[in-house]
Amino acid sequence: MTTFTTHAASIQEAADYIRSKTELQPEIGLILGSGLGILANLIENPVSIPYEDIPHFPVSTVEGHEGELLLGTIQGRPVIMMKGRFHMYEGYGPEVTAFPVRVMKNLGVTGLLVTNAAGGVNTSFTPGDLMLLSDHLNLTGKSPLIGPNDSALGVRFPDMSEAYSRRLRAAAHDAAGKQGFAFKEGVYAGLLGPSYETPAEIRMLRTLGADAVGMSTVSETIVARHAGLEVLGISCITNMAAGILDQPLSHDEVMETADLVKEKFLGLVLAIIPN
Ligand code: 6GU
Repeated sequence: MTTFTTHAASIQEAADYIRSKTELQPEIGLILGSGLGILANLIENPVSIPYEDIPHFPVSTVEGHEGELLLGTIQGRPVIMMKGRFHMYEGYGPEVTAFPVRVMKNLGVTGLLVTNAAGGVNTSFTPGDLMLLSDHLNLTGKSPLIGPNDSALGVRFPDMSEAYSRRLRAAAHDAAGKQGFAFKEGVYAGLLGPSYETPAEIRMLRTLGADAVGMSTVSETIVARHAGLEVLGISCITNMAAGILDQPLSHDEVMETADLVKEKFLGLVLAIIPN
């Protein structure tokens, strides 16, 4: 397994490389989850930078995930978008999966929109629902902040009492309402994967207060909060979690549902970005 260095000098080199490719100074970062790459179509005049070209960047390996950074504007706002993200189940440490967030911060980003495909744990959810993350459960057993703290990046013990911005959630609900649509809102449990959970694990997660479950996002959000970024999280509920419906889970189903909600998703992101 290749090792990656994620310290300040690596962040700087990655950010400098990106700066050498475009003069655009992004304010908003977006991370696209499985099947949600369609959001990349929203960017006007995108500059594409393959992950493999960026110093210290890992390279994503999973089917349905692409590996490029896109910089451009959405609704006139300068954005940087990760099309394809890194997961701990690929073998990366949490600090590697969240490295791009630190690069975004270095480039000037102040707000981060994280999206993911997730399984519905809350039985009132339906596949195709979009859920704003009110909070998360980091059940990966790890933190991207383990190790010496670089105080230039953030404090040793970052506050997580408002991991997902109340202000941005209110703005997102508002934008949805204007489009005659309602977001669900709930707690996202982030697990290692890559196997989906057992029905017993899903009952446990429900008892613990989870509404949705997935294999990403938590390490990115922790690093974003460490860096002082405001975070908005949206889960696309692509399927019900194990044991709820009498049917097996598959990545194909995840991709199919994500594809079905793409128009709704695009409209909402367009409406949210100006905020
Ligand atoms: Cl049910 N579990 C996990 N861990 N990730 C998912 C999922 C379930 N559905 C989509 N992604």
